[in-house]
Amino acid sequence: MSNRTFTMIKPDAMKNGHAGAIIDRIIKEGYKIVALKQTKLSPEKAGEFYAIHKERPFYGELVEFMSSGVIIAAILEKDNAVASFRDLIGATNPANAAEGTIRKLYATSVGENAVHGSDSDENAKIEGSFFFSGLEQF
Ligand code: 3AN
Repeated sequence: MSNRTFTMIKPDAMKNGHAGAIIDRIIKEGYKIVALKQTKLSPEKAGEFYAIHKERPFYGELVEFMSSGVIIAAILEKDNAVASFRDLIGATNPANAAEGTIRKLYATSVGENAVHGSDSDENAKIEGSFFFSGLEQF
């Protein structure tokens, strides 16, 4: 079990003005911010990040959405980070997300679901190093 996960605040939550509330919640839930930046993915970079979903029917829509506006990318640290952060963000579809979770509070649809959270320790490492060099992680 690793103590790090990777998150993005997606373009919908950025445009809707929820970034501050989401970061505040993450800190209040006890996560340490190891790295954080605002950036914008090109369609090519978004396609690379989500290459694992290439065969899924929503891949094109996902790449278009994730490159449609600025995002915030961050590496977070806490005991059992991957699983605990998945609990904090809630189900992929906000309609199924538990009360009080970030997606229940801020997501609009299954496609535009406010935040990303890594689904395994291995992916947390890959995703974190997609955005941050070792010199940017503290
Ligand atoms: P999660 O982000 O909860 O791990 P995944 O890995 O199944 O969910 O999907 C990755 C991303 O793809 C989701 N965060 C969402 O933005 C998008 N996505 C998943 N399912 C759909 C769908 N049915 N329609 C459109 N986009 C979807």
